[in-house]
Amino acid sequence: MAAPIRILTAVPICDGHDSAINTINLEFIRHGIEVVYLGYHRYAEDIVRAAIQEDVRAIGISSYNGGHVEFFAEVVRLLKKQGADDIQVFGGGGGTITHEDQKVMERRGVDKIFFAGTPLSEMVEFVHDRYGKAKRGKKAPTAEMKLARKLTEIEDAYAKGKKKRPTPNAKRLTSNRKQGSGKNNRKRVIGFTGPGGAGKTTLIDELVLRLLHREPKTRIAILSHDPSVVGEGALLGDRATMINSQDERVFMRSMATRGQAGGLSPATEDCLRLLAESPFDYVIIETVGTGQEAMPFRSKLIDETVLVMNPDYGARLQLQKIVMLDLADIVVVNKSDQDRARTAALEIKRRLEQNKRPQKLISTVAKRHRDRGVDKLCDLLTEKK
Ligand code: B12
Repeated sequence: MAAPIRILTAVPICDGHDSAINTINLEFIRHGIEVVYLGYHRYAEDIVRAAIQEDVRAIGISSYNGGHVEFFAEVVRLLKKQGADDIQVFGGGGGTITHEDQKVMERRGVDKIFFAGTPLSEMVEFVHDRYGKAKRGKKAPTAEMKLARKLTEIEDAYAKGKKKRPTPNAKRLTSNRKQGSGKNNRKRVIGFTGPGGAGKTTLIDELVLRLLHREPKTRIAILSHDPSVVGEGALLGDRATMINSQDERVFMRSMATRGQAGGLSPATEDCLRLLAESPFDYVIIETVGTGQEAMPFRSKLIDETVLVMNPDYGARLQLQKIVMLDLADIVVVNKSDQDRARTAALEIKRRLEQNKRPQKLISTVAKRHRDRGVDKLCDLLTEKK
C-alpha cells in the first residue's frame, strides 16, 4: 500500500480568509491526502520552516489579501535558500489573483494557480498527479531536513507494511541519547494525553512558550498526532493552534494515526526513538483525544506522563473508569475557570489518593496569558530529579 501524499496548507500574513482553504482541505482529506494545516495569518518563514519539518511534497496557499505576487514568490525564494526547492508551491485566491498576476507568479517559480470556478475534483486530481511521487533536490540536506526525511521513511515503512508495530516494552534509551543543553543538562521526554477538547494542544503551546523564555538555548521537539483511518487522508491541524511553537528552536512533526487505536500511530515508537536520539532538550509527544481505556504511553522512552482533563467529565463514578488516572505522573485539570472546576479538582484528588503513589494534580487555564497553573506545570516538568 502506498503511503499517503503529505502537503501543507496555509493562509498568508494579514489575511483571515480561511473559508476556501477549509473546504479545500476537507476535499483533499476525503481523497487520501494528509494535510498539515498551518492556519491563517502566517509568515512566509513559518510556512517554509513547517513545510521542511513536516517533509511535505507541496505547499498550498490560499491568498485574498492582495499581496499574492510577492508572498508566493517569497515562499519560493525561502525554500530555494534552504535547499528545499523540491517542495512545490501552488494555490489560489478567487477574485483577487488575475491571469496577469498568475503569469508573473509562475515565472517566479509557483507551480500552479487555481482560479474562481475551478471544481474541487480538479485540484485533487492535480495533487495526485503532480505530487504523487517524492522528488528530492540535488542539494545536500540540512540536519533538520535529514531528520524530517528520516521520520518520513519510518512512517512510510509502516504504511507500506515493511514494518510492523513494535511491542510496547521497548528498551529504555540511555547510551545513545544525546544530552540536552537545557537547564538540567538532561533530556526530558514528556507524553501528553487526555480526551478531545481538554486543551492539550493549547497547554503544550503555552508550556513551549515558557521553556523557550526560561531556557534561552533549549531546543524542543514535538510529535503531535491526529486521527486517521488506514489508507485515508487526515487533517493534521495542531500547528494551527500552536502559535508559540512556530519557532526556530522548535522542531514539530504532525502524524496521522493511520488506523491505529489508542492515541498514537504504528510508527510513533520509532519516530520517538529518533527524536530522543537527536539533540533536543525536551521531546513532547501529544496523543489524539483518547477514551477511558487508553494507555498510550507504555513506551519506556517516556520520562513523564501528563493527563489533561476537562472539568466536565460527568459523574464522579466516571473517574473510576479512566485508566490514565492510575498511570499519569501529573494530572492537569484544564479550563479550571469553569464552574465545575473546583469540584472536579477535589474529586480527582480523592481518586488519585486511592493510588497511593506520588502523583501531582494541577489546575490550569491554558488559554489565559501567564496562567499560574501552567507556570507550575512548567516548574514541575523542569525541576531537577
Ligand atoms: C467570503 C469573503 C469574506 C469573509 C471571509 C470568511 C472566511 N472566514 O474566510 C468575510 C466576510 C469575513 C470577509 C472579510 C473581509 N474581506 Co473578504 N471576501 C470574501 C469573498 C466574498 C469570497 C472569498 C471566498 O472564500 N471564496 C470562496 C472560494 C472557495 O472560492 P474562490 O475564492 O473563487 O477560490 C477558488 C480558487 O481560487 C481556489 N482556491 C482558493 N484558495 C485556494 C488554495 C489552494 C491551495 C487551492 C489548490 C485552490 C484555492 O478554490 C476556489 C475554487 O473554485 C471575497 C470576494 C471574492 N470573490 O474573492 C472577498 C474579498 C477577498 N474580501 C475582501 C476584503 C477587502 C475583506 C475585508 C478586508 C473587508 C473589511 N474591510 O473588513 C475583510 C478581511 C477579513 C480578514 N480578517 O482578512 C476583498 C479583498 C480585496 C483585495 N485583496 O484587494 C475581496 C476580494 C472582496 C472585494 N472584491 O473587495 N471576506
